[in-house]
Amino acid sequence: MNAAPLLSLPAVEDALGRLEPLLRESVRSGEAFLDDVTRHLIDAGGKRLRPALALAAATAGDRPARREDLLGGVSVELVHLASLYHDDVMDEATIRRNVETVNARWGNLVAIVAGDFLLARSAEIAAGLGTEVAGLLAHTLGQLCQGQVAEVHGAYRVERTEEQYATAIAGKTAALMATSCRIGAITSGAQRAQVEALTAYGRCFGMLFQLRDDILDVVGTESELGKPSGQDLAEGIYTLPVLLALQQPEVAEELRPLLGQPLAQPERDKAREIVAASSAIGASVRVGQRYARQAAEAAEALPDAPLRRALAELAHSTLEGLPGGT
Ligand code: GRG
Repeated sequence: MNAAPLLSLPAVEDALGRLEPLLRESVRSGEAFLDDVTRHLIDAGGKRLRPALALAAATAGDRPARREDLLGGVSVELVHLASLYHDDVMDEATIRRNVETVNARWGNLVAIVAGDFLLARSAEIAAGLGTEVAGLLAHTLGQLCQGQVAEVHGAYRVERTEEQYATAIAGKTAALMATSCRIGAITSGAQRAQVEALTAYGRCFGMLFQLRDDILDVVGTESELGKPSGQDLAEGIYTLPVLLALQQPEVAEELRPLLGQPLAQPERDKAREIVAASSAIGASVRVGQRYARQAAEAAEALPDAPLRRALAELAHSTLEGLPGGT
């Protein structure tokens, strides 16, 4: 999955190139050690999906991005980066963006405080973009935390409902995607109807994006994912494919006894294979297709045809390569 449909919009590709130096500049502290830590994941790459959404929304694909639009993109990428720093501490992750995580290299304390520093810089930039953007970003940060807490609180609970799953991913992933689109619309002074349409698109796309990630955790291989597969299962995060598999009595009979506790490698592989072989994968992909259609429908309200098309293509291509996702 990449942001190719957005990059095909000339103004977005150009703006993302101009965003990179601003992103690096935004985290400069003058302290060599802190600068190493905060640039670690920026230098490692990443898709820059959230800034790409903000810049697509701001430029409608063909207007040059202005400084405010670029700073909007920087502010959302910084929140995303901070969440990765903190998430990797919580998960005791060792690899992110194909490099060693910050916590693995410098320890948890440094990772947490450096994440806080990224958030502080994001807040400073957002404040410069006006009270609406600053308030929106602060609200979104709260949603990320709520989504994450909901997920942690629901860990190892086989009785987790589909609704609880949707609430958690709406907070931890979709909220920032929605806000990325909304900030782009706001900094470019878009009409209110467009601001709302872009926000709705970002939210549906974010749900779809996280669901794809969750399906891949079950059906993907380690080399495709760049991390071990079955990690959610092992950590007790029962995502939609697992919840749907548990609804099938003959699958549940085999799967349920494995769940509710941390899993060692053989049990984790077994649980993953049971879910992967079940019809829950196809059913999850169909839920994803519904989010993709909702995202494309939201984009239909936009007046600029190239942006409308690129956003629809991004949504529809997100499930490509998954079983039944074409
Ligand atoms: C400190 C902001 C902050 C939040 C605290 C830790 C936490 C609460 C929330 C975690 C949210 C989280 C990590 C959600 C997962 C989001 C996600 C799908 C990440 C992967 O996004 P990609 O694929 O990553 O866009 P790249 O590396 O390409 O940018």
